[in-house]
Amino acid sequence: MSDDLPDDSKLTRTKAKWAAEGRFLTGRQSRAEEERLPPGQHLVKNWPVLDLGIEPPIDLRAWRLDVDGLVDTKLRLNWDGFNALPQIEHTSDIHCVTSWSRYDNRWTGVSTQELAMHAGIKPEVKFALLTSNDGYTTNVPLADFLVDDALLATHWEGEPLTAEHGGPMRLVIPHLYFWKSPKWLRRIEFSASDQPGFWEERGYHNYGDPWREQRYS
Ligand SMILES: Nc1nc2c(c(=O)[nH]1)N[C@H]1C(S)=C(S)[C@@H](COP(=O)(O)O)O[C@H]1N2
Ligand SMILES: [Mo]
Repeated sequence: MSDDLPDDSKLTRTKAKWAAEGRFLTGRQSRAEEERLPPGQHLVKNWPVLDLGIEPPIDLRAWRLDVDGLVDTKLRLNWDGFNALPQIEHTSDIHCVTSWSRYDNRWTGVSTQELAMHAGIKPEVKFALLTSNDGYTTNVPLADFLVDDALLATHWEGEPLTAEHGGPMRLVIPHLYFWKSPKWLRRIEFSASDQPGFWEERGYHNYGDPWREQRYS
């Protein structure tokens, strides 16, 4: 510390005393920290399994991912081709509409931006329509599909994603309720028009922002 700072002024000494006493600390979390947990959610440490009850078997030789619709180049990737794409890692929180949230999930996989770049998305695209191997479907606006921390995840906490959680590959879009993150992803169709998916047709919100509690429509 520089000598000419008023280190021993009355105000400085008072402030130093307050700091030592923890004066003005409410014990509350900062606003940013409060908002990490969306309204109506509670934290869990475990990781619940939720799906339609049809767990497709993992056969990596038969695995395919189709990327089609309004793209310059349709992609039909096999497991090796998919894994040859650059990998990224992101740590994010899960918010399920059934009210549990789970913090700090470390995902590894291919970024949605990377995949979109390879296919080349036409200017008129507004939505990504997603279909999974169990027949599950869901829809997200293109901008949400392409956020920085959205990825086609093959690993969770450094381990291959288990079948019950969507292995060998699931989409993760952390800022929307988890039903917008399809497990066992099979097809991505880029479309100019929206098309509600499985839960969206059954009363769930079309967008699903946890912070605005967009659970049901
Ligand atoms: N293919 C597929 N993906 C799915 C579902 C599903 O039934 N099938 N359920 C969704 C719902 S409602 C939730 S909450 C999460 C649950 O993911 P988890 O089982 O890994 O926790 O997956 C989502 N993705
Ligand atoms: Mo869910």
